[in-house]
Amino acid sequence: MTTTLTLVQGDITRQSADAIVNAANSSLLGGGGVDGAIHRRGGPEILAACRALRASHYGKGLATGQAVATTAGALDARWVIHTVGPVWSATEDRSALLASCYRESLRIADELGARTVAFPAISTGVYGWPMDDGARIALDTVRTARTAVREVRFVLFDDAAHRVFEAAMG
Ligand code: AR6
Repeated sequence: MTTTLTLVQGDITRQSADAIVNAANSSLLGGGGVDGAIHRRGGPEILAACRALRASHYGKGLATGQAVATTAGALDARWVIHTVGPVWSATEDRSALLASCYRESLRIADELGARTVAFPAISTGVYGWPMDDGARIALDTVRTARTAVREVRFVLFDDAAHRVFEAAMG
């Protein structure tokens, strides 16, 4: 089965997809950036589901590189897949953790039966990952993943990020 990779510029909360991936933090209780936007537009159902997950499974938080799904609330999607990206480090190579975010999100998508998945550029905002390296890791990981997802759509927030992904796509 082939997975089609597409790049679009825009706000991920405006996308229609089976699953929308959130660049969350380990608390799962919201934050700024894409996380804040997803909770704002998706409504309180998502936070309620995150709180329930914290209570049932992730009392110490979701580990970096892992992913977990909730309802998508009012978003035009069936699920939000929350994943925790690594904070960029100039002294330590954390790329395996960033790759894990994409791989684990796709694994959860497969468990759910999602066929279209929209990703933001994980860790490239508040967490400081350089966009070109983040794009390369995202594209390499998705290209080599074994998944039944038919379309992986990267939703880049601004024109600069979109151009970087286009260049990395080759
Ligand atoms: N749609 C698509 N992309 C977006 C949107 C949007 N609505 N908003 C921002 N981006 P960030 P991180 C881009 O900071 O670096 C949160 O507080 C943004 O331009 O959202 O993984 C969490 O709670 C950037 O390219 O996530 C964590 O604490 C990319 O999405 C922390 O930030 C990721 O930026 C996670 O940091």
